[in-house]
Amino acid sequence: MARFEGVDLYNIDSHLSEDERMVRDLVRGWVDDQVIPVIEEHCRAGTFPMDLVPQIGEMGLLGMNLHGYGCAGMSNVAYGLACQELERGDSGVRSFVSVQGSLAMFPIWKFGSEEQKNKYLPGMAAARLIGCFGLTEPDFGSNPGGMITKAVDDGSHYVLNGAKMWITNGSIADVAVVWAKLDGVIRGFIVEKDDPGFTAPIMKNKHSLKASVTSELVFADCRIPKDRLLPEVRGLRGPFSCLNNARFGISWGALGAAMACFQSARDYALSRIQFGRPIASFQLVQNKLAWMLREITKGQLLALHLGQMKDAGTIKPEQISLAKMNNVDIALQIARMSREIHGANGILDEYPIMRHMANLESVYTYEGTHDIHNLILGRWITGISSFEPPAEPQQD
Ligand code: TGC
Ligand code: FAD
Repeated sequence: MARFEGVDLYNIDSHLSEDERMVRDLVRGWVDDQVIPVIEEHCRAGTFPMDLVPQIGEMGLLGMNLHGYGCAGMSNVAYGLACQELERGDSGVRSFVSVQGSLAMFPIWKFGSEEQKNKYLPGMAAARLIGCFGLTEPDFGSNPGGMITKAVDDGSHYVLNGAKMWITNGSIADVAVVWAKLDGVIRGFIVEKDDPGFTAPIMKNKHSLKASVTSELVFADCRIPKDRLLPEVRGLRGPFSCLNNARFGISWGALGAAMACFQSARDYALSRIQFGRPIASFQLVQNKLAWMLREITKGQLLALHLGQMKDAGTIKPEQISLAKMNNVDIALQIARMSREIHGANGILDEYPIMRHMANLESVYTYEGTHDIHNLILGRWITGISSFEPPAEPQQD
């Protein structure tokens, strides 16, 4: 199989440090050698490639932009580049790394006690412990503030009741970071897989992210020791801070899926002969390829600048929303355009296109839907929140 050489019209490489290029190249080679040869089989079977997990840990990709506790302490740009390469393989592999690092390790690292950090983070960085993040509920997706999962203090333990849905890594997780209301305030709890009253049934029959584990988390009088409460955060600020990190990774990851579709379209167009010529010679096909390259390049500049702002500590949630929304949107459009260039062959799993396209439908929806990010930007532009009910008219 031909090695992936990158898409870099604007010489983005020259803005990367040696360490960042090294991480990118390491993950790039690993995806070519270990992920791409097996991923279609996993997708067909609806299985996650668990045997790759130790290798992901060995490469230092889990919690890689966190410092201490066995984490690699790399830059956010390096994390973004790793997400890009992983998602060039499959969104499910990038999802695994996003959830572990940004959604399960980050809240323990940021809001946990010293004991919690020492207990969980080194094992999670080394892939000995797998984590998941439970925010979404069956009736509360875009509006997690309405969640009904609750915790009650019974003196020696917290007792959790409720259910989470659509949880990546849920059934394979050793540790779940779960958001629930305690005395009406959203708090973070660490639930371990063997805690009494906790189950994580797998969700089946997905047409998207088939090579990823998606689960329910069910709490039926689930009793956890009191030292499993994350002490340092209250309210939605907790889960949303984690989402900032994961959405950041997605804005890079989606470009990887787009690059895979672009590369496949270019190669196919050069080799497919119609009317006695390669279809790459037709202006309409070149127009599509040029559009793909244009949008990937704009997305790369957006992601790089976002990463540099995150490394400088100046990043704002609205900037992340714009990048997540834009880069997933263009990746999905590029996947559809690439399928068109492949003609009927584009529907076969000999090519990665339909797998990326179907995956991107989930990516468009999770971590805040496309429209929720539009509305976050709308709130920033106008100062008016569309999420709050309008104020009652004043009585004279
Ligand atoms: P709102 O009033 O805006 O905020 C409530 C409190 O949170 C603070 N806050 C943030 N803090 C840090 N970072 C952010 N991005 C923040 N956004 C808001 C805010 O300052 C406030 O703090 P405080 O202290 O004043 O209370 O909250 P709202 O209820 O109006 O929510 C607005 C909305 C719709 C934007 C929000 O609910 C939202 O983002 N909804 C989308 C939900 C979502 O993204 N769910 C993702 C679930 S996880 C997932 O999908 C994983 S997929 C994993 C994979 O496989 O890769
Ligand atoms: P809804 O919130 O019901 O939205 C349905 C539609 O209504 C959308 O188009 C939405 O944009 C629109 N809408 C909603 N509110 C508004 C509004 N105010 N204005 C305009 N339009 C609106 N969650 C986790 O907690 N952890 C995970 O690990 C996780 N992994 C996931 C993995 C997969 C494969 C998928 C598909 C989802 C995952 N999720 C996870 C859940 C994901 O975050 C939610 O699906 C997402 O937040 C949207 O919620 P919903 O599906 O309930 O849609």
